[in-house]
Amino acid sequence: MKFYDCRTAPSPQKVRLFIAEKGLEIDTVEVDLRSLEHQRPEFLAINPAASVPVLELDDGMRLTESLAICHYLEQLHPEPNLMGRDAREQALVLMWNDIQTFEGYLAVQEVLRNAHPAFQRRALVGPEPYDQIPALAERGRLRSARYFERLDAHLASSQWVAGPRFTYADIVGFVYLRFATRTLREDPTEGRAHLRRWRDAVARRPAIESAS
Ligand SMILES: N[C@@H](CCC(=O)N[C@@H](CS)C(=O)NCC(=O)O)C(=O)O
Repeated sequence: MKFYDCRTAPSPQKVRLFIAEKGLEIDTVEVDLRSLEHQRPEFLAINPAASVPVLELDDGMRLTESLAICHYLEQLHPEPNLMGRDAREQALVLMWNDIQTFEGYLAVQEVLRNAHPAFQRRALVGPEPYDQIPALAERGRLRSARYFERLDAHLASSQWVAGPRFTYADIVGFVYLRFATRTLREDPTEGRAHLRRWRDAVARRPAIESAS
């Protein structure tokens, strides 16, 4: 197996932290998004969608999309369980994956890709040259603030994102929180005590610390 990673990007980071929490060793190839390595023909031959993460299996099949890759690894290595032990917990993990991705990650991504000069003519992930829309950056800021309010309120009565134990949903939320901190140049846990309590608990986990 081979894992195509990028240390500076959130989506592959979810997979990297998942691999670390599982205690797996997988050959890893660093793809430098900043120098546009993913737009070169060599990488487009691996993933024509020009994105990471990619997990290449031993038979040559390639999986993209962090959720699919983590689901696959969970099936191969069920312990420690990270995707939910029963129907209810699995549904909660997937539910919070979507809430956090659509309300949190995409909001922050709107800010980054529609405001930062490095993403001119690259406003959407992929090989197509989409223009930036500055109004989306503004809207993204408003949406991300609302998302962190929602997560903070949820964590007031839930120890971890999907319930009483650590799961993939916490990896997802943690990676997005760090992405937001960097992109928005502000700490979303400021004034949000439950979010901060949870963020610090995730950050203290040895696997998270070692793979961050
Ligand atoms: N749904 C995909 C999203 C993959 C994605 O957006 N990857 C970004 C890095 S976070 C990327 O490869 N971007 C390339 C670019 O910036 O053009 C997943 O969860 O894996």
